Order: sequence, then C-alpha cells, then structure tokens
Amino acid sequence: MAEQKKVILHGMWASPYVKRVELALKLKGIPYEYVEEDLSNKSDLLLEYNPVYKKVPVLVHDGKPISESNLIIEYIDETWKHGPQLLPQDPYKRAQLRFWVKFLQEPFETILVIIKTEGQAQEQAIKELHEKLALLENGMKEFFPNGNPCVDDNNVGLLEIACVVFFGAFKVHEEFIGIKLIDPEKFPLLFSWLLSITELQAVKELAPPHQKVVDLLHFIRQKALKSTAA
Ligand SMILES: N[C@@H](CCC(=O)N[C@@H](CS)C(=O)NCC(=O)O)C(=O)O
Repeated sequence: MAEQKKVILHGMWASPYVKRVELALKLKGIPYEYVEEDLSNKSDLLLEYNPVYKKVPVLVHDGKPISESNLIIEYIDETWKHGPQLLPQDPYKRAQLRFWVKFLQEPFETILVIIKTEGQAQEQAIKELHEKLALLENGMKEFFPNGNPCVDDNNVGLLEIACVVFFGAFKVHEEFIGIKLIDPEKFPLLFSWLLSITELQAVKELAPPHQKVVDLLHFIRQKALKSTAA
C-alpha cells in the first residue's frame, strides 16, 4: 500500500516551503526521514530529483520524487486519506483556497522587504504590508463568516499551513524590527486565527529555535543593507 512506503523529505530548516510539507506530514501523522540540504552546495540527489528548479522541498515517496510544496501537499492529501483533509473536495472551495494560498506569499515578501530596508523604503513597505493584510483580513471572512476561526488537529488544512509558515514567527519579526506588523486591533480575525494555528502541537514541534530565527534575520538585514550601501 502507498501509505507504507518510505517517505523522505529533502529540505532546509529556514524554508517556509519545506515547513509547509513537514507540517502536512506531521498533521497527517505520516512518518518520514528528513534530509537537511546545504543550498550553497546542493547534494547530487537533490539535483537529480529536482533538475528543473534545483530547489527544496523535494518529497521522495517509494523512490519517486515530487517537487513544489503545494503540489507535494496535494499529493500527500490524495495519497494518505487519514488525518485532516488538507484541501476541500468541492471544486469551488478548492479554487478559493488555492487563490488565498497564492496571495499569502505577497504580505510575506513585503515583510522580507521591511526586514531588508530602512527609512523611507521601509515606511513604504510597512504601508504596503498593511494594505495587503487588510485584503487578507477581508478575504478570510469568507472562510470564517462567524468571525471565530476554529482550528484544531482535525480542522486544519492547506490554508492554515500556508499562513503559519509565513507568519508564525511574526512576533519574532516584530521584536527584531521594533514595528507592529499584525496589529490585533486592525486585523482581529487574522490575529486570532494565527494564534490558534500556532497553538497546534505539530506547529510548536516544528518551530525553529528563537535565537536561530533572530540570527537569520540579522544576517538577511545586514547583507541587504551592505549591498544597498555599496
Ligand atoms: N515554489 C517552490 C519554492 C521553493 C523555494 O524557493 N525553495 C528555496 C528555499 S526557500 C530553495 O530551494 N532555494 C535554492 C535555490 O534557489 O537555489 C515551492 O513552493 O516549493
């Protein structure tokens, strides 16, 4: 049976795309072997498995590689029927969910700009972030019409996974740059939804150590500021 065959994940600890897949595997209760890749010196296996993009994550199921995080998650959902259903059956609901999963990337990229800049450029990015979060807050009302996002081990899917890998560390980001990013007064639904996702055991288990995230943020910021100064 497909379920019993060996599952290997090639990843990199800081990649939100890898975290998506890890979370999907954990939430479904699928045992897997994890291979940490050095992206500055990619393994021959990674290049063989993903010769087109040469990126992580790559999931290898019974020797067969699958690339691209969203496609991997759909494969997981279709192959292992137990545990939470990660994507809805209904085609319209699936399409809506995929739309918001795609959009979630935009505010995440804007947070990266905020981390990498200062002064006017940073102010502009903060403004853009708030505009994008307002769109997201509004879009989420369709998923939680009673304004009360209910998330638990059986009630969690691709949307929650995509949200938490991008914004799960928002408090560390806020602390690092000293700016409020996800203000509970402006974005109450998003804020309470995110908090309830971060309470899930699987999410807690996969969260990287606080200091490791801070060190990475320092590295990203210093590198970006140096290259703008040069
Ligand atoms: N669209 C891809 C994005 C994956 C991606 O960007 N992976 C990055 C790590 S976060 C990577 O492997 N980068 C290596 C490279 O670009 O050479 C997915 O969803 O899986």
